[in-house]
Amino acid sequence: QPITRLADYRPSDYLIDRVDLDLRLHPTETRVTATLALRPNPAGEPGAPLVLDGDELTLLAIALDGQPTGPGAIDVTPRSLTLHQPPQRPFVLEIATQVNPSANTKLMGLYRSNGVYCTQCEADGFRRITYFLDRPDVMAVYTTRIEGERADTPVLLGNGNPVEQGEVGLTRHYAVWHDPHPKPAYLFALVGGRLGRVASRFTTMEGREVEIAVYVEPGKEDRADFALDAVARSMLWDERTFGRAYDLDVFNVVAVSDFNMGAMENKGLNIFNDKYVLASPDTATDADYANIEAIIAHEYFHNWSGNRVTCRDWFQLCLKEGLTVFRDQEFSSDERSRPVHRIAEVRTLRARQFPEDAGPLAHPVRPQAYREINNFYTATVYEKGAEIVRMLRTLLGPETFRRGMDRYFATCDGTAATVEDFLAAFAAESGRDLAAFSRWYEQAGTPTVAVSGTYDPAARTYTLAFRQSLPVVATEATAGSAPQPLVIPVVLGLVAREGGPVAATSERVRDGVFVLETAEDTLVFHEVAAAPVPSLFRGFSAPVKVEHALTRDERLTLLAHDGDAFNRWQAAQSLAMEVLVDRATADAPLEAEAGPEAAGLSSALATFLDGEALADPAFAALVLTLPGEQEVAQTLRSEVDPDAIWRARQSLRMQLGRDLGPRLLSLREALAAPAGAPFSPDAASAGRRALRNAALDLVAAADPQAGTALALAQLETAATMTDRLAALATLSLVPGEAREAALARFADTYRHEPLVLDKWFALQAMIPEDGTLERVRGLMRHPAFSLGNPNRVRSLVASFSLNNPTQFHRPDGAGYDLTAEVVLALDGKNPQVAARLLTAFNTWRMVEGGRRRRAESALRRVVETPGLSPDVSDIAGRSLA
Ligand code: B3K
Ligand code: ZN
Repeated sequence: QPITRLADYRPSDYLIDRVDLDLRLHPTETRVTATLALRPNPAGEPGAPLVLDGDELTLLAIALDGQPTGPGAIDVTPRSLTLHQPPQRPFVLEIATQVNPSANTKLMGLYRSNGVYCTQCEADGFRRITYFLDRPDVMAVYTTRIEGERADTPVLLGNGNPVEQGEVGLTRHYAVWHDPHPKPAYLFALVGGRLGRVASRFTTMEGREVEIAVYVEPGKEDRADFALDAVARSMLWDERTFGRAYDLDVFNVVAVSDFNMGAMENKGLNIFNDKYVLASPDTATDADYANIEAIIAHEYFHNWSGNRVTCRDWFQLCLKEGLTVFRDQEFSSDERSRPVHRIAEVRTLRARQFPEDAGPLAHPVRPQAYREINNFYTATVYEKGAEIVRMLRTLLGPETFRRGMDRYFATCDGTAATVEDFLAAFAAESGRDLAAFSRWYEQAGTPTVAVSGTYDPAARTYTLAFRQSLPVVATEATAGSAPQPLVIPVVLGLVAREGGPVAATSERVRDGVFVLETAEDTLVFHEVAAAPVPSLFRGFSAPVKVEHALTRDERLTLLAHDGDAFNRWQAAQSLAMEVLVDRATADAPLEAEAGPEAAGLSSALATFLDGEALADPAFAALVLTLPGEQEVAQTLRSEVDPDAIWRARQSLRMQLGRDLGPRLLSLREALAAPAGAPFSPDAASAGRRALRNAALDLVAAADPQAGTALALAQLETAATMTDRLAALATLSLVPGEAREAALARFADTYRHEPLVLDKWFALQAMIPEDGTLERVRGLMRHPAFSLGNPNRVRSLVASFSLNNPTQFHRPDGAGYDLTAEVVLALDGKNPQVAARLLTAFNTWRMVEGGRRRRAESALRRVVETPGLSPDVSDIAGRSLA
């Protein structure tokens, strides 16, 4: 696979203005006729050959301006169609191809999922449907005629608005859809199948009547209402928050059960992994409801950030993804609890993006080169990309930021834009030079900011000294050059030791923000009456690691008194992290004596719980949750022993459970939903369930017997999947009869519910015990498991490889071997999912020597296997580089 480089970007030599598609759906022989209205691009090279992309295509016929092409005029392979001397005026190419949707196990292009025809074209799947200029800067107006058997495909959906439908002979019918908005091919979609439907209407602020519909497997319509409501809430929010209205007469969402990612923002026809649509109290957890809401919003918001303004090339992926993640995060914060959501975002960033940025797959938010673009739909592009937009808002202030967004949408509407276009809108609106800020897009690696504070009682000043440092990450664009300082917004405040804010001034802090833009800087506060405790990076104002040597008492002050909820949570996390790092480094046994640090944490948490657990249970649940194993590993950085980390975390959980036990039990009582209370997935109800279950987890850690009894009782009476699954998770950590019986019963109850069995697979794959590997192998033979379904692979195998550190990193290397084996078995079927699974090896260089050697040899076995997909060979190659 050749390398594609940003520096080599050239406009297309030809443009396509209109596309007329005619698709005759057939399980194995679907015929596609594309009529393309082409013209030379004034910005391209005159007289250049026209090279259309293809992938596994069979050409049936071709005509140029209605005439057959002459001998030697074209060259065709399954991967390309070249017209050597295209007319240098507008012309029409008519191309007929044939594809086999049933054989399409890559789930890219046109495929079938449970008998339903559907498509996935981003990033480069449209070329698997017809020969095309499959690049996002070629934008066309599409009219699509879809024809199929009425019995198999009563529902026929396309992009845009429905314009016509009718009968074809006795058994077939057709529908014509027209999308007036020019779009790149990756936003093309169609669906044909037997589907149930729920629908409602939304009137936009511009007065447009929109019909919103969600299509699901027949019989599951009642599980689509929450998603349908989330669409309407998203539409309203985008109007109110960003002034963005919807622009078609229909908005359709279709749930399919085989999908490589979460969902896809095709114009007017979003296609979803059914996991992110279907919800009922009996089958979906609170986390599922929150994810559905967020992903529905995300795909809908793409209609402006992605579709109306799309990307010039795939290097600009963060332009739509980072921005749209930022938008969906804001939506969820407004619909739910802002601090609680912010903590969830940061946990994801630290668990997924920080390790990526610290490992062999590190890349800038805007990469400069790729072999396989589908491997760049990463936490860095999405989550760090969103953090950059958030920092921009912090730097400019909310009003200027909103004006910049308006300008961006106004100036770039209908175009394929770049990161430069995006920043230019904010530079113009704010009058600021954003050149230094733009380094966030170019430099990979997580910056570290070291801070120290000094109080001078005589001068009544408090001085903070900042030093930023960036890891050197060799990438194409930065190779050989030292990293340049970043523009880092530090939202901060001073807290008095006895609580309450300190009203000190510094000319360099505006609206609570200090901007660190050089390698080192100092900030002086005046008129400070007593030594304060600094609260830095409030709300996690920049995606950095902070090295700030606060004392335990100072952290306890922040936990108790900081006005910023995020930093209160962070104080508890930091206290816990110190204990975890100490214990993991000393490789302390499980029953080691608790030191004063741990005791201090327990008593602070006790005070915290007594004071306010009932006032904000969701927040309290987060405060009670210790940093994850991956996060501890990131803090240790090298020669990591995952077993020592697990023991450290386990022993601290045991201690907190012992110290807080009676409180946790009475909280569980106080928070119990009254019998027969109606279910609500809202944030407040979810928060009460979260705290009850966090309490259960700690109680069970300290006293497995008592925990098992509580969990069994909860499993018996639970009215929600959240509570049932939490109980099962607790039971899953205690080896024995009770666990196996509960697991078997759960599987039997939900034997017809694949999405619930996914939770059951995942839970077992994450058991931190030696026997888990064999259990996973056994479950791979379970009738409900299939390598062909991405959700099954993710819940069973990826849960093991990515979310069970002790077992993936087994000292004997068997966890690596299993992962490599599944990657290879899957690669021939579905390279995208295989490549994603292989990213589990991202942390291989951090682990101690024995494991490291075994991980490396498993990776080598993968890379040396002949016939690898570009997807897997790219990840394997970069992981070893
Ligand atoms: N844009 C899609 C992801 C496409 C995946 C390509 N392999 C989903 C999203 O981010 O909204
Ligand atoms: Zn997206």
